[in-house]
Amino acid sequence: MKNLVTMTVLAAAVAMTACSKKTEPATGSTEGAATTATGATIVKIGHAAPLTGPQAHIGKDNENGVRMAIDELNAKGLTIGGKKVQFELESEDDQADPRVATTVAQKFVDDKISAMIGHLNSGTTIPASRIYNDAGIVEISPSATNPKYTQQGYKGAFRVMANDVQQGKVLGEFAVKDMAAKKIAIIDDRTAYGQGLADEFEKAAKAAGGTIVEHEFTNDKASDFTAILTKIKGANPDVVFYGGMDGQGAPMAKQMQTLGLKSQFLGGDGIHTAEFMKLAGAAAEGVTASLPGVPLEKMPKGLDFKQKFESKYGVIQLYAPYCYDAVMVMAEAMQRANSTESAKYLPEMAKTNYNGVTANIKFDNKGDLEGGAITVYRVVKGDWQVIKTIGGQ
Ligand code: ABU
Repeated sequence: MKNLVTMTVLAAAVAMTACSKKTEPATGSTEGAATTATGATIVKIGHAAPLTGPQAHIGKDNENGVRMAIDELNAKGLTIGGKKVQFELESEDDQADPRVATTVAQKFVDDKISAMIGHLNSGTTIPASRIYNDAGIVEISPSATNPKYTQQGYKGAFRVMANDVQQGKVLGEFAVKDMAAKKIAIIDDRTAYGQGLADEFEKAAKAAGGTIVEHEFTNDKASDFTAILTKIKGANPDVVFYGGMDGQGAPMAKQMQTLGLKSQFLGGDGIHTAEFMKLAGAAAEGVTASLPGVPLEKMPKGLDFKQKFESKYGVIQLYAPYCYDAVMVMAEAMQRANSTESAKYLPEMAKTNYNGVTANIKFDNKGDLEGGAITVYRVVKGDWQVIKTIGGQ
């Protein structure tokens, strides 16, 4: 037994050193799983997101997307590996905090989850992914868009939306070419997402001929941006780009208006929420933001999903459809492999060709979505209206 423990620790240490190529995970075994009163094997699915704090509305939206998929799968009564299975959601609040996220990840490993959907944020997903990889657990991110997540070489790491290299490029080019921006100011929240997206945006905007007149920083808890916006006002930019979430983006848009800063306001998926409209009020009008994927309304199953989801949980905030697809992709791979064990269904994950609510989902050799689209939206009369979609299958 002691030798086994030593070997496990050694194997984990070897896996932890991997950083540049896809590494084989451990088995992710769920042997000895509990059963329900009717004899179905319980298959635990982990989910983590900020369920409290300023991103709780997005975290709950993610959780509900996962829950809806699990409820639908359970209603079908799947048999996998000759046994009836019942999926069980284990959802944890990681508070969008990287340290809390790693504690949550270890708890999921100890609980022997069969798959991980999450985390919501790049800043939590990246450190937690090492723990899932070491334990051999398949992880599918529905929303973390920093490219590093799938660049670590973890064979079990997948993502069902385009990443921020793609999103930053589209936004940088859109600012210069479509918004006619010559002078651009950038603010980011210094998170893995906000900083990463702002840096990709900056590269693309410069390459398209734009000039960055300011690059200011805030954090994901801030609410007063008067000092940095006053400085930016002095540079008179055509566009202010924000890399961060709606909890900061909405008061920022309001404070721009209060200060008489007339620049157009542009952001990424982090501000593309229903909540942004509520928080920003009249200042939301005219704000532009991107979201990976084609508009839900353009997808064959999109409107049906929207109607079913919204009748159960209220308006879609942001990533619920991606969470739903992530669960369905996982369940399909399990059925093809005839196993709920990560080590056995992982090879089938890589072969995914799933006609989802958000995209036809196939993965490249890193685990990223192949051919992901990016759509740019603008708030018109209190609603996110499609401006254009770039890329996609
Ligand atoms: N994709 C933006 C929000 C989540 C994240 O990547 O941090």
